[in-house]
Amino acid sequence: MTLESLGWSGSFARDPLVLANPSLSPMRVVRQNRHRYVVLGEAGQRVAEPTGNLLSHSDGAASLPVVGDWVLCKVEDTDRASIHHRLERSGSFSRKVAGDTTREQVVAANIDTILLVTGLDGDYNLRRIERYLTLAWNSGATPVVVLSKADLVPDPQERIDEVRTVAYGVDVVAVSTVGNPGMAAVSEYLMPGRTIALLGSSGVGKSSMVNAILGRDVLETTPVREDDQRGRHTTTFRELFVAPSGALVIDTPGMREVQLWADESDVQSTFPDIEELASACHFADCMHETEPGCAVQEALASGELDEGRFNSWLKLMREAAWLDRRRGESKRDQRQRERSQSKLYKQILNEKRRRE
Ligand SMILES: Nc1nc2c(ncn2[C@@H]2O[C@H](COP(=O)(O)OP(=O)(O)O)[C@@H](O)[C@H]2O)c(=O)[nH]1
Ligand SMILES: [Mg+2]
Ligand SMILES: [Zn+2]
Repeated sequence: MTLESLGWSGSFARDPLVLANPSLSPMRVVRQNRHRYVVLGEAGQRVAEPTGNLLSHSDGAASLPVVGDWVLCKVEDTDRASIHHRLERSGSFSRKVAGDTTREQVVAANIDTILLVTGLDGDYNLRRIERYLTLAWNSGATPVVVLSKADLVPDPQERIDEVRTVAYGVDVVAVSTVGNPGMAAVSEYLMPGRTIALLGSSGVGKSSMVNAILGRDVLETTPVREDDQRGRHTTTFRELFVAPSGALVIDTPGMREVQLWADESDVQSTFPDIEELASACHFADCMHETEPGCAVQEALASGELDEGRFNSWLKLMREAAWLDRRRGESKRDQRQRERSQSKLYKQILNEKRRRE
């Protein structure tokens, strides 16, 4: 296995940590289960644990290695390795930890393409696609909207055309793992050494797609429950698989409720049509409510802009702004804590010096 076939590239090779640690081996995290990892590199596969030093120097859980990360390892023997450093990420896909916190949960790192999977059954929802797109823009990966279970609708093309009206500059394809049109539409994203992550609510067919891509049943799939059309959560840990095409495929656990981890610029990337309208408003700081000369309200009145899409934009903007404010606050709290700690530290040092 070469590093290139695992997605290694020049930007990782130039990481100062790589240059400073020639005796450590670059390996890729292919499986994670709390602090237990499986890493893969030129030496093959190893079970790995982070060193105490890495754990204590990590500033928060978001900086610990996740699936897709490149790490520098000491290969201990034919089974085990220890993880000494995590290399700078080219990007990562994150969501907000559920509940009223501002903690970030990194789901997977160094992804080239995110397949945003939406089922053409009861899961189909344009507003959810906009939300997923906003999350995806934050990850640095190129999003592709994949409409799954295309065998269940008479004309998937109709749905593809509809989704294109909300997914600007993004490929939209339809697939099925059991019937027509098959999986051909995603094959162009499965290039050797490219990292692909599947993302979407549970029950949309992600694990079935991974199995179809790998050509063998490595993941368990679950029948959708009758009552709410959702599958149960079966994927408990994340794993990166090497596909026969040479692509690197990551399945992610389904998310019942997608918590946004994005900023306003990601919302803007998802809604370039509204951004363009807003730039024509009379007031530069127009809130698009009751101001005179509001191009957004005019577009809503004329039907040029869909009300559902406008509300979706408003909601995501508010969420992003809220998150931004809260993140600013927690950063300020942290700086304050650090300052008072260093003051305390200086006091202790001074007292010590006085006593000596
Ligand atoms: N009709 C149809 N059902 C599918 C397709 N792909 C998956 N399913 C079914 O959808 C359910 C959930 O699939 P699964 O792969 O576990 O979804 P995941 O939760 O997103 O990983 C299972 O019952 C699958 O058999 C498809 O292309 N067409
Ligand atoms: Mg699954
Ligand atoms: Zn306006």
